[in-house]
Amino acid sequence: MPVRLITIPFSHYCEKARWALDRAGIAFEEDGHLPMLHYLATFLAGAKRTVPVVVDGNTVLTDSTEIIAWADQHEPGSLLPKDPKTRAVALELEDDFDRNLGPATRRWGYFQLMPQPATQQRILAKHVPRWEVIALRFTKPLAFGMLKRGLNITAEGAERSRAKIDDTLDRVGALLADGRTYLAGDQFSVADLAFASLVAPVTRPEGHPMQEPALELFSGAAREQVDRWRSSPAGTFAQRMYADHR
Ligand SMILES: N[C@@H](CCC(=O)N[C@@H](CS)C(=O)NCC(=O)O)C(=O)O
Repeated sequence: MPVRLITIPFSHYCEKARWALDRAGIAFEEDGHLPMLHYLATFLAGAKRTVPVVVDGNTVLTDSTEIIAWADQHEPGSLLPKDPKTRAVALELEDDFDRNLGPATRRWGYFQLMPQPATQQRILAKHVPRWEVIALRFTKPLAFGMLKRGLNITAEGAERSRAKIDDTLDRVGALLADGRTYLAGDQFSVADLAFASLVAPVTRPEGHPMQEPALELFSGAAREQVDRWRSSPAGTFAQRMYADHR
């Protein structure tokens, strides 16, 4: 049985896990679902509410960090630096991006894109079963309502997230200011992968397997903000990680 990766295809935490499996050379089949409709797959697999989930025989992994550690065992050093000190730095950065950057880019991105009519076709309805796309016609108000409440997608929440994204990009920019090629050590690692995948909803890189840049979906001030993030040192770095390593 091939490894199965249960996802919401456009989710950036899912992209983090997908990229890690690709990087470690693990063949897998992706089982993508729309938000809420993914619960059936995760619960039947013995996992909880969130994706990504990896199922490999009796092994069920329910968090992207856990998936990366598992993937690295298949190809040691492909994600986690072998040197203990560099590894600790890389894991600390990953944890920082998981806690601060991921929720912020998700909230800001949802706030901007949910009201756009083209979002459904361009972002949501891709790489999921056809019946789920049809069902979305009826489930959308409920699904969007739950997402908005669950993730606090409000103007105030989006503004706080914008500031948090700025803060992370400034901190990453400060690390890069010494001319380093990668965030931890001299090789691509989990730190670079986590940063580039979790910032992707607002830097819209070329080469993302499940998310087209779709820059035209952002309008006015939001588009100017995306352009600023994309052209910042940290945003440019994230796009380079996609160009060179994805
Ligand atoms: N810490 C988790 C976070 C995963 C996560 O937040 N997944 C979201 C999608 S971006 C999810 O599955 N949300 C569905 C829900 O909470 O019902 C990880 O790194 O895997």
